[in-house]
Amino acid sequence: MSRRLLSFAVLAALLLTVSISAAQDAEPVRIGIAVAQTSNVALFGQEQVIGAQIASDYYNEQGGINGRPIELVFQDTAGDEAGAINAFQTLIADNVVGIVGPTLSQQAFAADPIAEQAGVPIIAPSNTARGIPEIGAYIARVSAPVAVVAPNAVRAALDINPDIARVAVFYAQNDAFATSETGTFQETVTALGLELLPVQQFQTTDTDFTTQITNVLPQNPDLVIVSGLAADGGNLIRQLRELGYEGLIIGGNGLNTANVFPVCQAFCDGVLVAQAYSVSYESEINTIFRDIYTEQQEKNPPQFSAQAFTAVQVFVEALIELDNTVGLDTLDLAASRTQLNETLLSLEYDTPLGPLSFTPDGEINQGTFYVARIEMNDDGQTGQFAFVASIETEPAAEVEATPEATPGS
Ligand code: 1QQ
Repeated sequence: MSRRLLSFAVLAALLLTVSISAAQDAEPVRIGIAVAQTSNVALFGQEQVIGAQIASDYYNEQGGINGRPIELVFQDTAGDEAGAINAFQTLIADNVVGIVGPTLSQQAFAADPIAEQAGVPIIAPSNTARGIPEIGAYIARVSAPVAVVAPNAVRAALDINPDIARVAVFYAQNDAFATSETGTFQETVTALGLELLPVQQFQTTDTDFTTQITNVLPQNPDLVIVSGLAADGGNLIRQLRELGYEGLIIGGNGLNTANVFPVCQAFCDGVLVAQAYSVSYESEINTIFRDIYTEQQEKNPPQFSAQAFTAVQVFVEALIELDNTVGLDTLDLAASRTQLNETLLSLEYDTPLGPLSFTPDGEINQGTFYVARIEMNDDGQTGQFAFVASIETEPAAEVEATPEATPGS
């Protein structure tokens, strides 16, 4: 190398180092992650931590918020309302611009009002009960509500067995999500003209479901639908099979994790679960997310990781937009929280879940849902969600614009 070329190369390297360290020196933008890292609810929360971390690493590599790094501040909510309230209070006092969390709707109804009061934007990564965005102006979700996701599983079950006539429904009556989801399942069953057998209730802390199962098995259900969380739901499914039930089973969103596989083991096989994410969805951002996840974890990314990634992505893209239009530097913390909330509700996003936007209320607009069937491996411990159906939902405006598509016209 000539001397001139060499000094040019040295200068270039120096400039690069200076600009990288400038970005590293820039004050980070803090985003709170309040999910369950302990308790049974960590069966979901662990997947959320991974998804959020992948998003922050990825977007920091892309330059963060116009050169300012993203810093995730993790606060364990554990599995109950008090844990979520504590985590939210700690993060709000710790100067985060917004919070991704909590894990359960049951926790969201208790903790979200605190963020609302403080004017801190919340993106719910996995709160699917009816009424979450309505908690307040600062509450949005990237987790599609049970009302639009759950009915797809019932239709998929009927595709597999058109002779289904009698349906048994079990739900955890101490959990807001499970109570909301069973309402949707029961309405769907009735609307499809199927017979709803007497509804069976349990608690998310229960481990023995013999009473409820023996109440309903003599009535010969052809389909059983379970709305609970992962440990209770998994045990219920195992006991249903042990007590002789052979028909189809639908698990709700609480069964939407490979972490139930060690609970129901070989008996998880065949359970149908509706999904708001598909690993096979073809897009640039899903390919990026899937490749990073698969390389790190050596398995396919689950819905809860994809939703947590998406929640961080929404904050990042909205922060960049706010910085470009107003300038984050010109805003104090309270103003940046308020304007971040307004900005995030106004944008459209291309995410691993597909294209999405929000209603003014903070409800998610998402176009495509899926149904998967659990396929267990011979070891009885590991398995996968095999996709059996994908369902496009049309935006209301498009349905109105094509009257010729209306049945009977
Ligand atoms: C909710 C849910 C849970 C199953 C998330 C883990 O959907 O609480 O709303």
